[in-house]
Amino acid sequence: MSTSQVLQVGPLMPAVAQGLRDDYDAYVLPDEPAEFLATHGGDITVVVTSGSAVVDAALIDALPNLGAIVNFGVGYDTVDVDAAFARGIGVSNTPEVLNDAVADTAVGLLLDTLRGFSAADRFVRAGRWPVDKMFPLTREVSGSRVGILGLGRIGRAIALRLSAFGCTISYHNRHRVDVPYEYASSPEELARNADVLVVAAAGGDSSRGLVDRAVLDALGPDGYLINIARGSVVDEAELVAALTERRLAGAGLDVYADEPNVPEALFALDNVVLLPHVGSATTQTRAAMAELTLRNVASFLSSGALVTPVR
Ligand code: 8YV
Repeated sequence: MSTSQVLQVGPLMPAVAQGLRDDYDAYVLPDEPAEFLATHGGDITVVVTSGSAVVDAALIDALPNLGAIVNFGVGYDTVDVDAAFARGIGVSNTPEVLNDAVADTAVGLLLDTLRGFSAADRFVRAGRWPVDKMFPLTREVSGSRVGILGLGRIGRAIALRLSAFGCTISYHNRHRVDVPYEYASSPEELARNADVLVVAAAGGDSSRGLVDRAVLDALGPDGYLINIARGSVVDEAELVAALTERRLAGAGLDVYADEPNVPEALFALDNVVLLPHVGSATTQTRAAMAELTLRNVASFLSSGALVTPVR
């Protein structure tokens, strides 16, 4: 193995892994990393990773010359940014390029959850139409009240789309922003005045468990929860309990607390739509994310500056 400055941590989409191999002869961190880190830890200046791996303080400590952590994905909650920043290590992500795909997913998931399209598809395939005659009536999306938890780049793209459906949009953020939507001072207040709560907040310690029992109760038995952000933002055990006890009308989920493990209790519920974290998973968006990831690596190695640092 020749010496490289670039280390891949965890799986990456093939185009990114290939680019790192072709251009930098990048290493891939082995599952049992101790020997590799003892031998090559000092060579590494750039780590490239994604949400499906963890870059923690122990790994950062084992890389004394690390200068940048390049994350494929807008969410970087699996990177210990405090440990990185304490050492002056830059962290980049892939903002903007996935706004449209993730917002499209949120709206598709919302439509499916309220209108029951996936359940209706199962009804047809199971041969129940000729027997049961009618699929149960569902909840109208147009004109509904949607509360968005986290009105960042993706939250705004969701709001824009749902405005075209005649939905009344409100939001909660840590800070009020300059938008034509009603501000709610807490997640609970947001949920109390919404038919649908859409979670679009960044993951990590600051948002962990924000959607708790009180928020789910405020949403109530006629309310729906949509989550395209991170499973950690929602208390998943409370969500499962609310759904199985019918204290919530339904949920559309793209993200979970312990991916790829989904609580089995949800499999039996027809009022829940379950996606396997596909928010940004279009050919076009993933190509743009790959390009931006590789551009961050190239820029750091040639100039010491990241193209899209997280701060
Ligand atoms: C990706 C995501 O699936 O960007 C994010 O934060 O969650 C998704 O776009 C993920 O990052 C790939 O690991």
